[in-house]
Amino acid sequence: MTLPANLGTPGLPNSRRVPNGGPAIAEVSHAPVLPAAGQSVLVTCRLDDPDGIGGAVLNYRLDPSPSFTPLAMSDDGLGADRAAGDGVYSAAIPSQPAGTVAAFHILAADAAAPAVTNRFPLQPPPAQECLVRFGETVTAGAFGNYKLWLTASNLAYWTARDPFDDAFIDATFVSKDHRAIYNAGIRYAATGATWPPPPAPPAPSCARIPAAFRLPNVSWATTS
Ligand SMILES: [Ca+2]
Ligand SMILES: [Ca+2]
Repeated sequence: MTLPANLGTPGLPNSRRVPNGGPAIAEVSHAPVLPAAGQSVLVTCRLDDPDGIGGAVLNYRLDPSPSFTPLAMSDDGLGADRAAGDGVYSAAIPSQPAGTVAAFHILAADAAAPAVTNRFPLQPPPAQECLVRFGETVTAGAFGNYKLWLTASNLAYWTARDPFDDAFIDATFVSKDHRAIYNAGIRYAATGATWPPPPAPPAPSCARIPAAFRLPNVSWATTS
């Protein structure tokens, strides 16, 4: 085997190195997972940065409105935040009528000068958003209980596009009333061999779940 003369850059900085990275945003969640009509939603995340946290904002909109409302996220143990200084930042989306879909993302800046800001989800809206729908309930019975929430624009896009299109569409996947997985993907699983596909959304046949999550007994979901 012929070895290249240059086998890399041992001892040198990685090519993706940046002088200062923004805060790590982890454990993003909302509670309750299925808010009732008229119930506010607590959004929390864990933030960490060696420079400290300069500030965090929860931006939410009521779909399909494109206008975001900013809410300061705090770790002061006051208001929506349950414990001061634990690294978990909180803000509450106000209560909404049944059927309302709120879409949100988080921006967090470190305390360096100049500050560096990170976002969750990674891609800016409308490519990726976290969703929560008010007034949902769990259907009684022995079967698994799953929900897929899409924005109105993504649902319209999914309905109109070529059903053979295999690109995943951003969605929030909910397991019963205890787990919401943001930025799952949804598409038809149809191929030329399985044509025709299901008649219309919402009749998903294939979902993509981020690999960090595990869902037992869900045969139509893949990981990525
Ligand atoms: Ca930093
Ligand atoms: Ca806290």
